[in-house]
Order: sequence, then structure tokens, then C-alpha cells
Amino acid sequence: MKQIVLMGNPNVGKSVVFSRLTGADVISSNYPGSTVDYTRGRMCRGGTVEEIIDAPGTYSLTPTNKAEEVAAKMLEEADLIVNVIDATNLERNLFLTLELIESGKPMVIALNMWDDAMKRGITIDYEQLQKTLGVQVVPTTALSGEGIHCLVESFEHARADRRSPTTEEDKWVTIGAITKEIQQIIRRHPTLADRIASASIRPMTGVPVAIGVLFLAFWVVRLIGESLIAYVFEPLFELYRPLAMAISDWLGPGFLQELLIGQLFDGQIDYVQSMGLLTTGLFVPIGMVLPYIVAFYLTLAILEDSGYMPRLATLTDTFFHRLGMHGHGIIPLFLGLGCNVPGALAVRCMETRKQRFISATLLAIAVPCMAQIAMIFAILGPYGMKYILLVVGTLIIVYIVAGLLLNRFVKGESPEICLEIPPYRMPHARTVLKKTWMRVRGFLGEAIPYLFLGILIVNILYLVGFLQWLGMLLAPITTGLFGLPQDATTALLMGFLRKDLAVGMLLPLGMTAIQLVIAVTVLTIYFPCVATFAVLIRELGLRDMAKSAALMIATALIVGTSLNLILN
Ligand SMILES: Nc1nc2c(ncn2[C@@H]2O[C@H](COP(=O)(O)OP(=O)(O)OP(=O)(O)O)[C@@H](O)[C@H]2O)c(=O)[nH]1
Ligand SMILES: [Mg+2]
Repeated sequence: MKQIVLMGNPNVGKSVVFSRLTGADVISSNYPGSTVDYTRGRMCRGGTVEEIIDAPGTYSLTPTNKAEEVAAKMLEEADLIVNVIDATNLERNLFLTLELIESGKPMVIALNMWDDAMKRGITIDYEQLQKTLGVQVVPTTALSGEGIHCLVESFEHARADRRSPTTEEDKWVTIGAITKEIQQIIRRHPTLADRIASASIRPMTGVPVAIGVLFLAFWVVRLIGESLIAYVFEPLFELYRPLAMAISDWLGPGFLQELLIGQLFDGQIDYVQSMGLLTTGLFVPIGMVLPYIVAFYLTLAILEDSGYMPRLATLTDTFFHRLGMHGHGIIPLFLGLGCNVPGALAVRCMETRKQRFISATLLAIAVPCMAQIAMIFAILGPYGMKYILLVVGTLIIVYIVAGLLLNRFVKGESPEICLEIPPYRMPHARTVLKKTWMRVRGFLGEAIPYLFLGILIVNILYLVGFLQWLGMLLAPITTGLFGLPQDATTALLMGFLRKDLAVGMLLPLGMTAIQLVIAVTVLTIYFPCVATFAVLIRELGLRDMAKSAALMIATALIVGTSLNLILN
């Protein structure tokens, strides 16, 4: 099968072009580095099926990070290159274009963001550009699909143009000459939007704006999440209650009732504590976590597509440098708040091993996923906001202190980078909803099977007495160091499968608010869930992951013990 690879600078719209060509859904966002791995898809052209590959963005063919390495490798496989260019950023984009032309593979150019260029008063004589470069150039607006048809037709005329390699300097000279010839920019006065845009990156005004934006985002997530629970999910589960009770009565006391329905409290199902597959197994992921997942991903998609994230990255750059990363570290952090798995993948946008190690370790240690956050709110909420803030505050301190220490002691470089800031763009409703749905679907596909598996394993291990035995073995740590009841050990261990399940298991133990604070904090820190663990092994390698895991356990022990000493 013919392989067509989409190559281009970061954030030029490759992923949107890919979705247009293949109909397959991939995540696109308004910041460089939203794609860190390749995606394959298929397209039918003139009766033959061809493979399209969406590669991560790269500024040149000399890779500086893992994502760019993937892009360079994809190029080797290509039979045809589609070089996607941001029409509003011609100079910078053409460097890679010249390199690609020198690679001697057949190529066409999609001059994307054509709508944006027109709005900004940039005119490009693309026919002249085509003549100068010797490859087909098609203006496109991937977001609306304009020009995509012509782009596909141009594949037919793709030509390889063997040129002798030139030096970097020569390329910039050529680019200067080309842009002078074909590009015209009409100067315009800064608009109100431009002023707001620049105010959001200057530290004096940017920091208050950032605090405002984050506060608003948090408030919106809570509002949407709580409303969904109160008006949609709780009523639904009340409707379901009689059915679950009927199943319970029909099964009668015994193993199957234990497994499917679980324990009854005053003859009634308690959705959070019963621990049956059809009760807690459904309620926790759907009734408690899903609403917040939807709310979080919707809000995140709007932040991402508006272009605010890279601005936040610029503002926090200095801070993240102290922790051995750079501003882009905000991306794994934010994605991780939804689910640690995509967060762990986003670590690839870091340049060096040191940066990747630090951001992955900090993610695993101190960033709870939305499933866990929702459960923390559900459990500590009734005791008052104070306790939730205690957990959040502890995690923030751990993130910062661990980051400072890791930066000091992990060997390696954390080079300065130039963060690219794309313009603000109005989030596109359809794209936002589609992205939210893709991520929610991912959560459902992951959460429910693991939660079922978790409950199944807990029930079986409990029946055979294994958990009681392990609980006794680890009791010195749980009771001695953390000041928790011995039974909490099981819940902490189960956290490896799914954190939300573990938080739910803490409820029936009748702990004090302080004990709950210690338990959920330790639970967040000690290990990420299995799924994240698997991704981290792949991204960091076994050796670094072993080191990272040791750090997680050590931190959990230290923080759990300190909290116990300070709070009790
Ligand atoms: N106005 C406009 N916006 C576009 C167009 N194409 C893409 N975008 C937006 O530009 C942003 C970047 O698009 P992506 O498809 O994620 O870019 P990418 O090249 O895949 O980026 P990386 O994966 O980071 O390399 C998104 O917010 C898109 O919605 C276009 O033709 N016009
Ligand atoms: Mg992409």
C-alpha cells in the first residue's frame, strides 16, 4: 500500500487535515506538540486504498525531542509527502519544506490556515510559490474542509525534484528571497483582541489573568459536574434501584449476590459501599466520575483550542525551569488531571531524558486524575472544603519540593527552549465536542473494565482470605506510620488497579476526616494506576521506571508519616 505522510511544523493543522482525509478522529489542539505519536488511517483515491500517516510536528529533520524523532522516522516510510504549511507563518515553515524537497521524495504542499491568513491581511501568490519550489501548492482551510479536494487531486501531480543539499544558511537566504517575492502583508492597527492577547503573556497582567482563568475553569468544571450528577445521573440510578433490588432478591443470599450486588445496608443497596459489580461497579464510574470527566474535558478542550495553554506555558516557564522542566510541562500536568495516561504520553514533548524523567515522575506522584479527584470531593466534601484543600495543598507542595530535589539530583540537561505561541482562535464548537467525546469514550472504555476487574479481584481475594493476610503483613506501615486502620491496607493496594475504586473502599471503614485525608493523599502518591504504569514503562524504559517507582514509594512513606505526625 502507498504510504502518504503528513509532515510539517507543530500546530499547523496536520491532524485536522488527517481527519479530513481519512474520516478518522484524532486529537487536535491549538498548541505545538498535540500529536506526539503517529496515527495511521486510510483513504480511498481513484479506486485504490492508500495509507495516510499523521506525524508529530517538527521544525526540521534534525530531531530535538522524541516526538520529532517519530516524525523523522515516518519520513523514511513515505512514498508521498504532504507538507502542511501554516500560511500565516510562511518564513518559519519553509525551512522544513526546503529540507523535505531535498529528501528527494514526491511531495505536495498544503498551504493551510488560508482563512486565518486572509483575515490577517496576508496575501500569498501560491501559484508563484509553486513555480519557485517546483512542487504543487494548494491553499487549504482544513477546519472547514476547503481545498482538501484539490489537495487530493494534486497527489496525482506530485513530483520528486532531486536537488543537491544546501547549508542551513543558504536555506534562510532562499527563504528570504521567496517570501519577498510572493508574500504581501498589509500592516494593520492592533485591535482590542490583540491587546488582550499580549496582556495575557506579560507577567504583570498575565499572572492575574491566569489565576482568573484557572479559577473560572475550576468553577465551570464543578458547576457542570455537579449539575450533571444532580439532574441526570442520580435520578437515573434511582430509576435503576428497583431493578437492582429485584436482581438481588432473585439471586438470594450467596456468592453471586455478594459478587453482583454486594453488601446490603439495612436491606438496601448503597451504591458507594455495596461493592457489587452491578451496584458500585456501575455507580462509581458512571454516576460519580463520568460527570466530572465530561465537565473537565469540555473545559480543557476550550482552553486548548482557544490557544491559552501555550500562554500559560510561557508564564510558568521560569517556575518549571526550577523544577528541571520548561513551560511545556504544564501540558502533561493538565492532561494528567483528566487521566494520567495521556499525561504520561505528553511527556514526549520534552527534549531530554532528565526533563522527561522529572515530568513523568512528578505526574505519577502528585497529579491525581479526574476519577480520583471526583472521589476525593465525594468523600471529603461532607466534612468541609478545609480537608479537600489540605489534600490539594499537600500535593502541590509535594510536586514543588520533589521537583526542586529532582532537578538538583537527576543528572542531565534541561535546555532553554523557545516556546511558540500560536494566535488566539475561537474554539470551534464541533471540534470541541468531538474531542470531548473522544476522550470520554476513552475513559468509558478504560474505566469500566478495570473497575469491574478490580471489584472482581477484591471480592475473590477477600473470600480466600488473601487480603486479610496481606493487610496484616503491611499493618506496621498502615497503622504504625500512617495512623490508619489495618483494613485501609486493602484499599491502598487496590489503588494500583483503579484509584477511584480504592477511594470508594475507604468509605466503609469509618475513618476520621484526618485519616481520610492521609489515606487519599498516600493513595495519590504511592503509585499511578496500572494503565499509567504500563505507559510509563514504555516511555521511560524499565530502568528509569524502576527508579521512578522507588521514588514514588519513598515519597508516599515520607508524606504519609509526616501528615500523621503533623495532623494527629
Ligand atoms: N483557522 C484555522 N484553524 C485551523 C485550521 N486547521 C487547523 N486549525 C486549528 O489549528 C490548531 C492546530 O491544529 P492541529 O491539527 O492540532 O495541528 P498539528 O499540525 O496536528 O499540530 P501538532 O500535532 O502539535 O504538530 C487547532 O486548534 C485547529 O483547530 C485552518 O485551516 N484554519
Ligand atoms: Mg497533530
